Amino acid sequence: MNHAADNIRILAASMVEKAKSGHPGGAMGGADFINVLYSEFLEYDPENPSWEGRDRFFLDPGHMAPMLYSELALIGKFTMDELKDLRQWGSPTTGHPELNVTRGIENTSGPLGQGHAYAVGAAIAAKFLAARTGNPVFEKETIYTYISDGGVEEEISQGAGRIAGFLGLNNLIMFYDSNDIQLSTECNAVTAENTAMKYEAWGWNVLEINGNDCEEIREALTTAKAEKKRPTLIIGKCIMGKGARKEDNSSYERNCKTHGAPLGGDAYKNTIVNLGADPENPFVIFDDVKELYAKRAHELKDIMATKYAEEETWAKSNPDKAVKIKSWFAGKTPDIDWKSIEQKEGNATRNASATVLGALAEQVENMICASADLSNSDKTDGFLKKTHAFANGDFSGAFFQAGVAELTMACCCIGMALHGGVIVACGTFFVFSDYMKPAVRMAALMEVPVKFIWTHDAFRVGEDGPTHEPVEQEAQIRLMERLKNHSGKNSMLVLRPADADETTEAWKLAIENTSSPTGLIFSRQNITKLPAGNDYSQTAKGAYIVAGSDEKPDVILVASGSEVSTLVAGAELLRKDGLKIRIVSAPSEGLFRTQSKEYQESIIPSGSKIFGMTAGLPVTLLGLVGTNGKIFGMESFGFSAPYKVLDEKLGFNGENVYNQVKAMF
Ligand SMILES: Cc1ncc(C[n+]2csc(CCOP(=O)(O)OP(=O)(O)O)c2C)c(N)n1
Ligand SMILES: [Mg+2]
Repeated sequence: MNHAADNIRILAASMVEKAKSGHPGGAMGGADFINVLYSEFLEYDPENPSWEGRDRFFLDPGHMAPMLYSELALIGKFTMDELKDLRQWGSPTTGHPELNVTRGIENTSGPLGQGHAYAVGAAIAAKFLAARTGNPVFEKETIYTYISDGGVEEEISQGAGRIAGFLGLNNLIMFYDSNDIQLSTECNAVTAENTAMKYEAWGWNVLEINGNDCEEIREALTTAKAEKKRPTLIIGKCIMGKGARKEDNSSYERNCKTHGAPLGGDAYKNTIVNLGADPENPFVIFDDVKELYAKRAHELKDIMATKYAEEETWAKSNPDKAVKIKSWFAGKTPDIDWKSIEQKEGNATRNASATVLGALAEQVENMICASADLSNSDKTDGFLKKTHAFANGDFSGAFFQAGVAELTMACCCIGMALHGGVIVACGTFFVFSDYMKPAVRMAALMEVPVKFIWTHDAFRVGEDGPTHEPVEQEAQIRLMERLKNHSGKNSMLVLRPADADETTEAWKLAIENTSSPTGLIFSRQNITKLPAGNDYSQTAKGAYIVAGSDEKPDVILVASGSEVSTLVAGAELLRKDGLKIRIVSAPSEGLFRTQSKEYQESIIPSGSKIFGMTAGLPVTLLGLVGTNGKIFGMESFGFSAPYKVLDEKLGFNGENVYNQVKAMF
């Protein structure tokens, strides 16, 4: 076993040396744990890597990529040539690991703290699927995660630790690579916390071991797997840069410098010799290590045969559920009776969203909805009323009360989606999307279809004042619509519907979007229904002409959300002056830009006179209105007052639309 761990250390150090860039120290310290995990504990089918009941391993410190790639090379997922190609253009051994289940990578990692929160989410998803389906494989699944000092220091660990302990996620085992060293200092320069006591206080089972001792790791993992009620934290005291030597062949262990740079020159050579390999030919898997992993591959065949047999026995007596599980994991769009969803005219779009969520709770068996302590305000309670929240030892419900922890909630939801088999949505106030942005970005990069519900979309939050009134948030989040993912598609879909019926359409698009995250932005206040005869199915085009618009318009008015109905009010006044008006509702500019050029031209012809109104920054509409048009938006933070007063004071009424547009002629 020690030889195998040394093999990982040799490969990790050599990859970084060859790339002239990367992080050898942490990887060398963590090698013993990952070796024990993969050679003795992790249960999966090498032939069928996406099998739904597999154990999963979520890496938190993405900088320890060389450790993961080296281990995955030992199990045959990467070749020596690919290891030699670390961090190079087109190589699968990217600087930080990127989601690739076929290759054994369960999550993209890099922003410290997020990875282990995904694991918490995956553990929740496994519990939920076990409760919902009764398929025994979900009950037996173990979610492993690996965290380092940086991840423990990140604030998100507070939320992830609290939730895992609170929910009693005994299917979660977290290894903490406690090497007392971080990027720029030793850990004792920034913290004196008792991490074991902290996790114990959250209800975790905490074990403290020598993280470089194979026997102790094995014993800890065995104990953790036997735990019935609590998640387990294994604090492994590891040696940063284990086995590393300096130029003069003295110890290079426990040294910050090995965190993020190649060992370099003679230090590298001395290290490789010290670890028992040839510096001229280091990319080798030792014969005994090959044997060890061949033995494991053989064991996995037996392990999997048992699991498959168990699943098959269950499937025989639960054929319908077995078919459903397959379609859930294939990410199929669920059948929903959208036509039967009736919206109340003039309702706030957050309430309209609650109506949809109520239908989804009833019709989508594998959906989980979450809120960060705002369910009665963000109206995810439309879902909650039809189910109940997860509790310690009880995952028969489908609602995840995350507590006040937006980033944690977002990452847990991403983790659920990464686990697969579930459709996930989470809600909070739009202004607090700021607290979630790092997770939204990762969801976009990983192409994970989490639905983000953001309510209280503008200054019309009113009395709560500027702290609670989003202004720049819509422009910010819409930048993600412009950013392409690696599949060449918009990395995110962002929809801000104009009334209750458009909200149903927006939700439909969100559910049908299975290849990127969706942001749904809803109003707090009631919104007047769009003119009679409006063709709501046009929402799917991203921008469309609202019913009642005139032929050959003198001016085109563009907005999203509740500003569309303000434009409608303004248009009535303008028409009295003989002007012909077109009103365009643009719930998603990103979606609009994916339509044909002809369609785009037919809605907003270039060269026409365009006026846009937004409760966000004017730049929110710049892409649609262009620099020759005029945009009326918020130029400052909002203010504290009843929203109707704010509408008047800030100019969000039909009268001001009239004045602004008249000034263009
Ligand atoms: C959110 C976030 N902030 C900062 C960084 C940059 N960074 C990468 S690793 C690291 C700290 C490394 O310490 P540790 O996690 O203990 O890893 P080790 O040095 O032991 O390998 C930092 C600050 C990051 N990757 N993510
Ligand atoms: Mg460290």
